[in-house]
Amino acid sequence: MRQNLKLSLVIPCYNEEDGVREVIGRCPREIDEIVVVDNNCTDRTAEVARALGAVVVSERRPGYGAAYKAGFKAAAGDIVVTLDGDGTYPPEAIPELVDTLVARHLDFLSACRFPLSDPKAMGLTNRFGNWVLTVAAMLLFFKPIRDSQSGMWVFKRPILERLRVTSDGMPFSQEIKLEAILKGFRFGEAHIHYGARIGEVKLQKWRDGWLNLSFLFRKRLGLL
Ligand SMILES: Nc1nc2c(ncn2[C@@H]2O[C@H](COP(=O)(O)OP(=O)(O)OP(=O)(O)O)[C@@H](O)[C@H]2O)c(=O)[nH]1
Ligand SMILES: [Mg+2]
Repeated sequence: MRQNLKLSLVIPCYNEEDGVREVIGRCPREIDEIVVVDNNCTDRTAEVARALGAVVVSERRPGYGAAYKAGFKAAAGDIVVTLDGDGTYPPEAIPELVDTLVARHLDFLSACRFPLSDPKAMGLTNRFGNWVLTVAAMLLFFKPIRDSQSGMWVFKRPILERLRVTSDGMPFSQEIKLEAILKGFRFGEAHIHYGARIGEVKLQKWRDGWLNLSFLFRKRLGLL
């Protein structure tokens, strides 16, 4: 509990047994419930998560967005918090982010990685890709946003009912933020530390970057 609000943390995982061990181990005691989504893992992610007290949900439909949709159904808190199972986003920052959400009267707070506090945490092509995608989102939707691809969010769970999120893949991250903004929810960003990844890279940067960009245009044109 924080600010008298029950906190659910949802972590999508595709083969993150080392990362998820570290992430759960670093979780502050304010978190009431941890939901780990096992998205076709072939390693010991599910066993590790269960042994550390998380609820494990299995989702067979592949993809980051599909994993989140399954995880959100299992979350029961007043506030939903998300991050990757790879140790890049800081679980320690969750209580302060919840305080920021409440103090700024926001419905959706997205943790912003830029400017990077550890430049070694993200390669140059990924930085460029993030920049292109965020600028494209700003230009297409006329909304100020600094990190459209951040995977760490803190939001009021009831708003989920009103968000029409369609993507099963990586575009889910920008889609949920844009939906929150376009539906008129109070949206804000707060800076966090972003660290180096634990475990193998799963992102196919060129393919996923292109899918994200074409998704933005299709959403803008109302084709989704
Ligand atoms: N790429 C990918 N990630 C998935 C999938 N299902 C669940 N995930 C998890 O979603 C989270 C985000 O994926 P990442 O591969 O870390 O994507 P990213 O953060 O953009 O890329 P990195 O810089 O390599 O961390 C991780 O915890 C993954 O394990 C999937 O089908 N594909
Ligand atoms: Mg990641």
